[in-house]
Amino acid sequence: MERDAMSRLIVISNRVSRPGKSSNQGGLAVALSQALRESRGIWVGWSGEVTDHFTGHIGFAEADGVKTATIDLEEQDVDEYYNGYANKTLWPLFHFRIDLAEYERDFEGGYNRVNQRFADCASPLIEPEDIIWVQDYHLIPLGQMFRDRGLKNRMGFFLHIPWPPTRLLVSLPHHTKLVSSLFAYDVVGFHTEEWLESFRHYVEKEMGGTVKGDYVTLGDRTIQAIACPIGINAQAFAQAATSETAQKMHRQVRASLQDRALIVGVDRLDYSKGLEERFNGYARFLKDHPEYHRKVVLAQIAPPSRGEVESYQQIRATLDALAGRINGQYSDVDWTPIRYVNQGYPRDQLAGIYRAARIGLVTPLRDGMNLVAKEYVAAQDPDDPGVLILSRFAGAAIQLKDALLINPYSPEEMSDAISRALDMPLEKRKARWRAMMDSVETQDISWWREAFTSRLMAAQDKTQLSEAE
Ligand code: ADQ
Repeated sequence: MERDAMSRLIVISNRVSRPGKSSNQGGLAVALSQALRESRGIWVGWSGEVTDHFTGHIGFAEADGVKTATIDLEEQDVDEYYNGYANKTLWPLFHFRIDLAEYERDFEGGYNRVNQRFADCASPLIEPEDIIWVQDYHLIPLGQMFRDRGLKNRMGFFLHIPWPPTRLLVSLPHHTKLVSSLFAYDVVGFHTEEWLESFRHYVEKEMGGTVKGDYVTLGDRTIQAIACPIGINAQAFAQAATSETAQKMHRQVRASLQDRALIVGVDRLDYSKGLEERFNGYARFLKDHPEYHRKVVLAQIAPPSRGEVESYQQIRATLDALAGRINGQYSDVDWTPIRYVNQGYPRDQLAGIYRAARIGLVTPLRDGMNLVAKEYVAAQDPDDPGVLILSRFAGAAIQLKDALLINPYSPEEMSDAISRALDMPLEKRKARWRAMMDSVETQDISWWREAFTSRLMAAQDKTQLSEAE
């Protein structure tokens, strides 16, 4: 943020992570907090609280030098905007699951109403020199609503999830309106070229827009659309993996395994993460490789999320049954092949679990990026690193080419990759790990933030240039 000393950064996201609260803070929260602190900016979002009647009252707080401004929403807002349009409509559609997507007029109405509420509450806080950075699919039309209120600031938007192929996106009622609203921003970011390509394709084929390098034009608006892969705080994560807490966890896990190899999966309980396919792939491995019985354990850590949405209740029930069935079929009195855990762990403990695992099994069916894959790499012991098995459908697969890349829909590929990883000699593991770690360290979370915000700051320079011409 050094380049533009006058500009404050205003970050707007669905939820605000309260700064300084815990060591559990995600990398995104840490990275954004740093930029907010340095620029004396504000983080704006929903408090997570529900109120009887929306008042527009803004709760201000400051911790660790980071200012936050939050609003409470009504129950109907949460139902229609958050559980509804965001998580029952856009999330499944953008993860290629139109079979799960629900298209309800009320959801769309609620989504627009809440975005208007965000715009009403946030716009008085914004000064002309501020840079605005809107995060994710909950708030796509917010930029347009700011422009409608006369804001001329530099505005960026980052999408943390995939952008779906045009043929799927056109199944959404009023898709053109939603996509047009992105042209209110100056810079729109995606994790990978693939998501960016799909966006450009839609704009060209469905809207008659034009693409020239990073510039995408629709009518009289030209924006920059870029691929900018998010990273983790690699250094901090590697350090966390050797912290006392992590070491304690590591010892505890290893002791419980009695020399068995640990395979670890860590995901929010979400159908996009391919957990059912993962369990089936592991079951296939147990079937194909009886020589490994009693010698491996899969620990799947999956804290429930979005429990109010039916498809999440369903995937939970499916996994409960599947884990039970596989364990019933293969367990012995002193060996259980799957440890299925529905809780979250603090970052240091999680790092210790990653480090104790010979294999990190990350098999989403579709994922914008996937930070777990990067965290697993960062947590490894350089002298004896584990092997990452990664779905080719995660954004992270573009960067982590030295993982064992698999098609998560194929139980055979998963089974083969597990046995290959278990048999991999130390030198090969080290070489693959080194290459992955280089990428995780180079394109870390600060790199991501700088890459995006520097584009955004330069955006106005260009406008000024063309005005001067
Ligand atoms: P998510 O879908 O939540 O993020 P991911 O990128 O893997 O997916 O991030 C999950 C985070 O939650 C990781 O930092 C992980 O450590 C943590 N987590 C998961 N299970 C946990 C557990 N049991 N205990 C503690 N922590 C746990 C969305 C997109 C992704 C994109 C990110 C960031 O879906 O594709 O990578 O945003 O842009």
